[in-house]
Amino acid sequence: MRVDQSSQHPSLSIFIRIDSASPADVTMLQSPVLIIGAGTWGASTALHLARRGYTNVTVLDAYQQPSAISAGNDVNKIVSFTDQCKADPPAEDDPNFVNKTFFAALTKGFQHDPVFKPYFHNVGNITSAFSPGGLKHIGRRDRGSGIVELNDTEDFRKAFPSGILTGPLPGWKGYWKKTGAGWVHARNALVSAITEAQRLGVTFIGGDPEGKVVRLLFSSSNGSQDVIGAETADGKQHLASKVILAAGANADQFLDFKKQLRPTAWTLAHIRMSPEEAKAYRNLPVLFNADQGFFMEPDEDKHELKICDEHPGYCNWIVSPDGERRSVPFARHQIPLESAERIRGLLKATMPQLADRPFSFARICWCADTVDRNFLIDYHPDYPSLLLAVGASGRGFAHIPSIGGFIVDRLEGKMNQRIADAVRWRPEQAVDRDWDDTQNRFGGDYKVMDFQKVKGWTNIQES
Ligand code: FAD
Ligand code: FSA
Repeated sequence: MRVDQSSQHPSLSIFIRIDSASPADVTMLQSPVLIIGAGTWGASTALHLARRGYTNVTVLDAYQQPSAISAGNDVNKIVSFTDQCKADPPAEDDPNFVNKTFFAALTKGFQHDPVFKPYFHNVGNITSAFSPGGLKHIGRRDRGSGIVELNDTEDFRKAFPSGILTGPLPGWKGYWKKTGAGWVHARNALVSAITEAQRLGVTFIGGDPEGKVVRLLFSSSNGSQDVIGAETADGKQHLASKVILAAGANADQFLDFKKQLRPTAWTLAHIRMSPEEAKAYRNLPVLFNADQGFFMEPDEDKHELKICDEHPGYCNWIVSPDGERRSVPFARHQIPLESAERIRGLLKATMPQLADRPFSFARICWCADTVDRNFLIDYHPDYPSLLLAVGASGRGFAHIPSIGGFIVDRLEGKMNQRIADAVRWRPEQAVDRDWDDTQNRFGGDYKVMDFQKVKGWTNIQES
């Protein structure tokens, strides 16, 4: 099998030729691969497998595509390219090699891959904060050419069309990356990846019971164990040579992750605007505040403005009989009332003209944080055919064009060693895990919150 020579890194390649595949490669390409989860990372992985010539790939998801609970099923997500929008991989000796490689790959994907390019909006991104910790975190250092410092309310207002940022933005400071940053229409990009993977032959089975995985299937012989497939809620056993677990926050329920994953949720709401308003609010830069939340322009189809309040996240703590607690995800298309208040607080600070509008939609949205918030892409040490593709740590959507390539690199044993080290199975980091660690996030009460303690929820009737 030959990788397209125009690519310096296998993960960055789009077109693969299988005409020259060896018999061993052909066997590998034809052997069944099962992906659990058709969310952001599962869809990206399916696409990259198909592009590399794999002909027997099945993706199982508990929901019809696009999954209603996928963290990626959303009107928009923030994306930022590498400095100077460079898509070439960094030098091997670059101290920030791993991060830069991931970002070079996503930059290339959104710039050139026809599956993703149409959904990226290069409107710029303002990163801001007002607390001492938040300001330190966003690091308003010199970020190269094209980055503008915003030091007071007037600076922020000038970055927007007039009449939009009418709020006081008290104490806000930030920087404005004018290009190579913006947002992606997340749901459309996710559907685009799934559609292209299907066109290339991948089978998607979505819905409960056919696609809902209830357990992994294990084999054991001569003292060695392995994972050989998964069983769905209809009782069907899906056998495979390789199983890729990409079930996001729900991955934790299939396997003992030794505390490496903490399912954590964030909150979002929509406001429906009129077509005229949506037009007036078009092409806004993304406005992210590490202490209070973020928004970008309303979506074109339904004219809905999505607003997220920023905070260290909610867990859903369930205490087991041995006294250990575990955060267990659940789906809800409502948000805690306290979160709704915070969202209105963000609007009061920025666009008070919208602060009292009814919400047309809201949901909680789950991710899984690792201890160091690096991804976890590795074979399980005890099950040689089980590849884990998890731990997106609340920042994994931007990688949709390219993360699947890295996951397939790992599957094929050709991931760059420095990347493999960073994303390895690493339970040693989680031995004494502080479940309440804010993991470098700010906002809210500057504490991880507990859904069990929430007093009330919104009651939004979706239209
Ligand atoms: P998911 O996309 O959640 O996919 C998991 C899939 O597994 C789902 O489709 C689900 O249906 C399926 N599944 C679950 N249980 C089962 C089962 N039993 N059987 C079969 N399938 C199952 N990232 C960014 O880069 N930029 C942003 O601006 C950004 N904003 C965010 C805002 C919010 C509010 C949240 C919550 C996250 C945000 N993220 C952002 C993070 C990003 O969305 C996630 O990191 C990414 O989508 C995770 O992808 P995933 O494939 O691991 O999980
Ligand atoms: O710049 C970004 O990639 C923002 S990710 C958006 C977000 O809501 C976070 O702000 C939050 O802390 C969590 O990681 C979920 O995603």
